[in-house]
Amino acid sequence: MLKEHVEFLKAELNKHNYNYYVLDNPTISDYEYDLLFAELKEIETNNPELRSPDSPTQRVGSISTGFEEYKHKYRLYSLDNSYNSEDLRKWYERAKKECGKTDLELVCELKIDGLAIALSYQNGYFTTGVTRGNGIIGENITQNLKTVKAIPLKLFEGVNIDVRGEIYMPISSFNKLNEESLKNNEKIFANPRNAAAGSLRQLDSTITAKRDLSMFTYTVILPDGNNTIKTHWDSIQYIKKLGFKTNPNIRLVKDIEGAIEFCKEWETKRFDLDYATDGVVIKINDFAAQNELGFTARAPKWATAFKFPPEEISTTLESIEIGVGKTGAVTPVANLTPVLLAGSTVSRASLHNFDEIERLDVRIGDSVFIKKAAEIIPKIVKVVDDEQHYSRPKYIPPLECPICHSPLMYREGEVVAYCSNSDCPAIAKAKLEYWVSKEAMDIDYIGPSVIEQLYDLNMVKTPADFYKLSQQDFMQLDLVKEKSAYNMYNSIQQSKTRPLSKFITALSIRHVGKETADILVNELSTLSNIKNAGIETLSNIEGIGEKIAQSIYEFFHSANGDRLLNDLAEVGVIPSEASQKQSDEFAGLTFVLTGTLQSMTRDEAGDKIKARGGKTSSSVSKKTSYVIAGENAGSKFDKATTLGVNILSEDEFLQMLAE
Ligand code: 3B8
Repeated sequence: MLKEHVEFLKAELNKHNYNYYVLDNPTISDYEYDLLFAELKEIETNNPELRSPDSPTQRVGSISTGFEEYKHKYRLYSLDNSYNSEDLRKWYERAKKECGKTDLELVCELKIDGLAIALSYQNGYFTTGVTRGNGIIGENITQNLKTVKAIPLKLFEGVNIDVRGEIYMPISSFNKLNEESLKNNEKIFANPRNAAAGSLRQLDSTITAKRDLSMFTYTVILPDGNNTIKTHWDSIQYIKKLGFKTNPNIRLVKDIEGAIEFCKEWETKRFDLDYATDGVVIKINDFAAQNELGFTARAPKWATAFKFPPEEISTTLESIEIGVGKTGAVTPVANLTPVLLAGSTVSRASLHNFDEIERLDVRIGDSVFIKKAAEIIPKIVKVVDDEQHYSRPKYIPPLECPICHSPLMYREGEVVAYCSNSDCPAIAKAKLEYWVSKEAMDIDYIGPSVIEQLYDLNMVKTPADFYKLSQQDFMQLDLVKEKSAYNMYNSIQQSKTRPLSKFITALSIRHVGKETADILVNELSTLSNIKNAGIETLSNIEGIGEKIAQSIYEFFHSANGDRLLNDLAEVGVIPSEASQKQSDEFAGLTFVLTGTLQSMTRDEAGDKIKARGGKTSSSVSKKTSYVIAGENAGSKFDKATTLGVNILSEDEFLQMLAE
């Protein structure tokens, strides 16, 4: 009796879930849903034996200690890219030729900019969900995926089946999440894709449950013995029937011209959607033809991803703000009327230096076109050449530092302006901000606004001061309560033993960034060796020129440098000198990383290379052994092609690491 009632409640709730999250067509109110849910939950609490894996109460999440690696049953391939109609026609002609057909139907679907995952079902029940990882091995994130309401826990038919799809966060939910985070002084995500990734990577899936994630399913691996479904189009209708959410913007076309039309249409229509798409996936419809064509080492030959051109949009330049960096470099930043660009709201753009402003002849109030380059911060690409432009006054660069009002100076041969005051508070704050950054000491919870307050309250003037603060000290700051004060205190204390190369990076020595710091530590191993190295020794190191050597030497032999190092040692900042190197596999090889990697960040990839005794460099030359090209690889990729340097895809690089 009770069992039947539980079955009824489950079926009812699952149906409403499906109506709401898959069909986007709710048929009862949230309140009614909550009542049914509470009733089921109470029965299950009192009768645990009635709890089953397809119960909607299983979607609330729990805490796990880590994600297990999981070898995919079927490899997840990547897609080759096409950038224009010509690429598409070439791909199509070749495919027709290779399978000896004169015409081939195609299916066009939007390419969702999310995270690829694989789901397994047994007897209709959801069993396992795995991230793409490197396509061969991913991470088992079943617990987190159960909280995603668009993923059915039980299918409408009791089949054994595997599907793939893309997890994404709607743009509106992404904006709401960031607004909330901003209020609570928490981490802001750069775009919906990162927000989705961050949400799925939670060890506490009750957090994932609170994030609005959804999924479009786009591939099914059909059960053995299936011989009724012979096309991709029909397979999509089939998974829809099983209860999966599929993207409605899909079209069956006769030939490549039809596909080109679909791409053109969505190039602008995509901005009306509440999710990010970065292109169109075009697939050959007929499974027999797909099998005929097969795969290359990394991608199917029967599909291609048409990438939308980088987005440009016009807005108004409201003002030009002057920032002062840790080297004293003074950089103009454009404040813009906020506009939505490539999935996030943009209100600032980089202007690089005053020469750039002169070159663009950009004036306050102008209409400008902005574009997202490889970086997150977009740039102004051109000024709208209208009549008003000429009626506005030309921009005149300032003569003094906006913060301390010391005169600006220019170094010979450089276009960058510098503040001439080495005690400028803006420089000190920028150095502190750099100290806590990911690239340097990697201290979480301490952002620019916290540093601003700590500095202005005379609590922190140099990096060593961070380590003297107690949890109580942080509670004097605006909006900082006990928990975040503890987090701040704790993350500072934990940074005391960062690897030496991060410590050297954090010192803000002129001309010494992460890359040079790595080289120094690789060659000289210890802080005292680096401190005591003469100019001759330093400039003999490959990758360190005379100018850099001079700057390093000067830092370690200056009163300021000396004081900084002593103060840091005194408060217990003792960088770890243990070598990162674990093997010599990559000895003598230099790698350049470019573009976005899917399975790790570029820094992580660099660490893996160094652990194997290899080197990384930021620029491509004839001496480069390999260029590892992620997505949206740009000029470095082109240069590698010109110089004939080996280019590795991410998959090939992963294979190299695995070998
Ligand atoms: C084969 C088919 C990879 C993909 C694919 O919306 C393959 O189909 C793939 F090896 O990555 N992001 C889609 C999307 C991605 C892929 C796909 N279809 N709609 C996407």
